[in-house]
Amino acid sequence: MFRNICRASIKFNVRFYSGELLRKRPPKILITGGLGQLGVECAKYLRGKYGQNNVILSDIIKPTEEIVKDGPYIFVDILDFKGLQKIVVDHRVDWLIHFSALLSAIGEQNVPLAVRVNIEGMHNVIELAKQYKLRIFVPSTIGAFGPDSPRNPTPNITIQRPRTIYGVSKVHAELLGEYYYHKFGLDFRCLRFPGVISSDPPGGGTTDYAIAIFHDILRRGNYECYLKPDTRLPMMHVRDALRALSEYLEAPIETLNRRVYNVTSMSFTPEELVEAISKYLPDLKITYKPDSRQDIADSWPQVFDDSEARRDWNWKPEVDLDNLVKLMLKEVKEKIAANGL
Ligand code: AKB
Repeated sequence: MFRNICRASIKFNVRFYSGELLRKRPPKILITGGLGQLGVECAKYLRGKYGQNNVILSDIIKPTEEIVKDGPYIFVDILDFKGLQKIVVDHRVDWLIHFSALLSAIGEQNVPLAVRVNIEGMHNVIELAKQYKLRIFVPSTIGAFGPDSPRNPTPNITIQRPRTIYGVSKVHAELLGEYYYHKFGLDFRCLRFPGVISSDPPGGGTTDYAIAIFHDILRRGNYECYLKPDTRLPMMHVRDALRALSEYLEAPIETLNRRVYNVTSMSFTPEELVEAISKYLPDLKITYKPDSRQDIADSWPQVFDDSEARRDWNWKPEVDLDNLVKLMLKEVKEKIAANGL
């Protein structure tokens, strides 16, 4: 009953629902933390759907010429609430995609900064979304689980006691978003992503070995892995991640039984990834030197259960391990050639 009232009030407040309406009058989307691992690709993907000028990329970092040419780019500091309000008003923003965050490994190196960016930043954007009735997407992660969670498989609802500040901040974001949904009817949407693999250089995560390996072997022919060869983690190519994000953002509210869903494409270990790459590069050399990131990986899910996303909004991954390797070899080669390295 209460859920129905909330759904009705959200329907009343939010301007865009069906695919038809979205095509007629596309949403104006603001992406925060736009120069992190997902932002640039996400802006490209959504601009393809909703039009170049309807997706605004933002960050506090000075962009390259290429990024500026791609579409609107503005300065946004998620710690500045008034600045955020001005941008939502000036650009008539409808949807907010909040990527700003320090990832797991880098967060452990600077906990106070992670608290500010990941927790205070979340307070600002969620209040903003409530005030202006925005649809808000916040990514969560396999890092929102910990050593007490079942690891194989990890269901959508289970024990969450993460041991990193990144994980703690993501559980906080999930709970706050669900609370604002129930209390205020905020259209909060959140996907728990596994390690996302893209050709952009790694950004301080624990799953980033699966990105760094491609950069290093294509430049030097060898890679020193900071995780043990048999460390199994859930993973997904960025193409699947962005499709999941976009399909979930468009999913009619009536179909959603949750605000927070697990999504994944596959699970593999470093030695399985090496085997898959060596089909194309038989001479690659890998050594293993586990560091503190091993403890983080050992507390995370090995296999992610995304059956609820499959059931409620038809989530289905498309990129398997062999395809991921082929895509990464091509995309990283192109990046290296473009940067003249
Ligand atoms: C990390 O390793 O910190 C991220 C994640 C799994 O959320 N890639």
